[in-house]
Amino acid sequence: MKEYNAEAIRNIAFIGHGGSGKTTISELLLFTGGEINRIGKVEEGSTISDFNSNEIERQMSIAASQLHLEWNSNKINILDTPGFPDFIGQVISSLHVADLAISVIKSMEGIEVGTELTWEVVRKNKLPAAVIINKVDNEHSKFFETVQHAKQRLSNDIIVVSFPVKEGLNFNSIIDLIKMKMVTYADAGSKKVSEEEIPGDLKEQANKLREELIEKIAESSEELMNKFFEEGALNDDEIQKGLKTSIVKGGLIPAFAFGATKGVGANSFLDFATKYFPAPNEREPIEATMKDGGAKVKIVCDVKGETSLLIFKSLSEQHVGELSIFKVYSGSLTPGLDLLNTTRDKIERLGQIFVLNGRIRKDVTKLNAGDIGAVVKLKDSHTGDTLSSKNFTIVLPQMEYPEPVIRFAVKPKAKGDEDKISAALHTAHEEEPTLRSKFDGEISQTIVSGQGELQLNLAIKLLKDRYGVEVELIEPRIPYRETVKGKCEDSEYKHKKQSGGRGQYGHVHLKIEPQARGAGYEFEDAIVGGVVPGRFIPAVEKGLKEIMAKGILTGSKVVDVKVTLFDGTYHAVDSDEVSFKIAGSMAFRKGFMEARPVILEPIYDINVKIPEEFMGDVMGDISGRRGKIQGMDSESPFQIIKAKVPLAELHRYSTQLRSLTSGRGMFAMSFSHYEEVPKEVEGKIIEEYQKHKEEEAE
Ligand SMILES: Nc1nc2c(ncn2[C@@H]2O[C@H](COP(=O)(O)OP(=O)(O)OP(=O)(O)O)[C@@H](O)[C@H]2O)c(=O)[nH]1
Ligand SMILES: [Mg+2]
Repeated sequence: MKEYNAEAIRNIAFIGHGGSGKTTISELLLFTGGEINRIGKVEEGSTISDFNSNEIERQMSIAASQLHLEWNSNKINILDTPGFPDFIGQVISSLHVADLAISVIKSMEGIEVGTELTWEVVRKNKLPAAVIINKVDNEHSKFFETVQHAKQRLSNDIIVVSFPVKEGLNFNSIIDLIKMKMVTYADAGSKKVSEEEIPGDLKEQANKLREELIEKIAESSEELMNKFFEEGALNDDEIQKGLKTSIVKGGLIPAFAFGATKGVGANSFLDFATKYFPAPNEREPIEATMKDGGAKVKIVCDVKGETSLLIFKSLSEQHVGELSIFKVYSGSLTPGLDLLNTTRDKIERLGQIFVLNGRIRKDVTKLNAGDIGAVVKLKDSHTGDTLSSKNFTIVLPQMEYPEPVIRFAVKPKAKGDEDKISAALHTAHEEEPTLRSKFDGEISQTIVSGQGELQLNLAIKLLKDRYGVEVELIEPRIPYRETVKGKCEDSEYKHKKQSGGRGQYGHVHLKIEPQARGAGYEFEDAIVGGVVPGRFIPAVEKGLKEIMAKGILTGSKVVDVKVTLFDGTYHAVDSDEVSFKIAGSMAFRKGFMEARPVILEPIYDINVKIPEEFMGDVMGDISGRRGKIQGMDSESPFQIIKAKVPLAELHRYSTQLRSLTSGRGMFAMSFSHYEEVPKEVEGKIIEEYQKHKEEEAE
């Protein structure tokens, strides 16, 4: 494998709606670049990119793949991301290291949900971009209409650089507006491409579109703009430099015509990519943070600098092994190099260094700044970690993943698998960072959460296939809480047992009263004259704490109460700590029930973003979930609804929202506060708790 310097590297990521053709285009490009000698098909499970068993079974991408090819002596690294929304984390990781994003759009459907969702990430990262209008060979293809929609919905900076000669079933030629040639592709797999003069009937259209392109290029700088207005034209050199500069700045987004299954568009695209897409060292240097002191440093993508790399992905796959996949931001790497994991303060020695084509890995002897590669999984390093030269202790910017929108509890089918499950879910998180898991002590359940039900179901399948543990996903328990609204001035309990020998005796009077929400539990010792001897008072309190942790109505912990121990009696021989503990807890139970007990439930803030036309349905659904609308905002063409909704009503909300809005709705949720459960709901909760207790007892 050759060595490539930053100026000869292009890191591009394909993004877009599911099924738009990202994987098929990647396959075609690998073939065109000579990496493979046969074009695989998604439907046959034979592509380089969709190599894992779930991808083959479902005929869709699930994890982002790393691929590469050589073209015009440049190395093009491709990140092929999944379009299904559950896997948005893969798009986020890939766009974190890519130098240009390419949104793949179907020429008949146009802008779809996945196009918009993934474009948001491009916008957020301020990443240079391009657009491929694919499936131009479809009989309903509408190339120019789709470009127009993309301009309206994604960015007005989109501009055509190649267009179809004849779209539809016979599509095989494009007009390349850079070369000003007609490029005709023979059958896919033949690699036969011919360039000819633009036919007479298309000349006018080609000239007009090229004029638009040049005008757009001229916008990139004042100098070019002035020249363009004075002379009405730019020379070739100005066009080429201006085109590159404006793409790098994100001010020009080239749009290409493609027919991936027919092999149309690949060569022109690759020529364009090597000439005009940014090399990693042409982007603005990123800002890292010094480990000591936190000062910011600019990381220049230079092979001569100190080494730094970011692990943006981990892979663990049969026949591939466990790999840490990274981008080198500065310096270079050779096998055997010692680097410091600055995130965890651990020295790691790199083993063999690889570059990947899906599951195929090739050894390399050196990898330079700007490139993407992999090593056998490092012992103490994880997705998101920075590794750097020992005397260059920096932390590179991290990926930012969205909060989970769906959560389930994991119920093992067999007892005793808990440790295995937690280890396996931990590994799954490394590969799919938006998939999270944690044991929630308050409800005694392991909770998995993520971006959608498919993602969680695949995690469960992984547990079974790879670790042999079977689990079920069930609705998580709700961490209810209990408290009182009224007072009980005197709750008395006398614990007395006489059964020959030494007996048991403990006797207390408690006062129970509510505290402000969030104030917690308070205990006051108001015993005078030693009627309950000091040495038994901690035992009383222990009894209180135990019963409050267990709860009384629903098995949820009791909060925000004040308990005053103000009277009692003791027996010189029979009293002991256990007796006072029992007396304390029984007196509390009795007094609690007399002090108007209530159940509190967690309320979440939800922020729902939907296209305007779904307002009615979504608002209706929120009130059906006992939600209270807090406000609305308009971000045309979207509406944002803010509401407070009980957690108990939010189970599978993301799935419901997707189905209410044809997949276009998004939402985020975060804990707000605890609130009293309405009476009609309270009865149901208590009933369910009793049922659950009986089941447990069986
Ligand atoms: N007619 C036609 N079909 C295409 C073209 N490109 C892809 N397809 C087909 O469209 C389907 C989806 O293609 P993929 O390459 O899997 O799409 P993707 O964007 O990778 O999809 P996800 O990974 O699910 O996001 C497959 O059946 C392809 O054969 C094209 O240019 N023309
Ligand atoms: Mg794919």
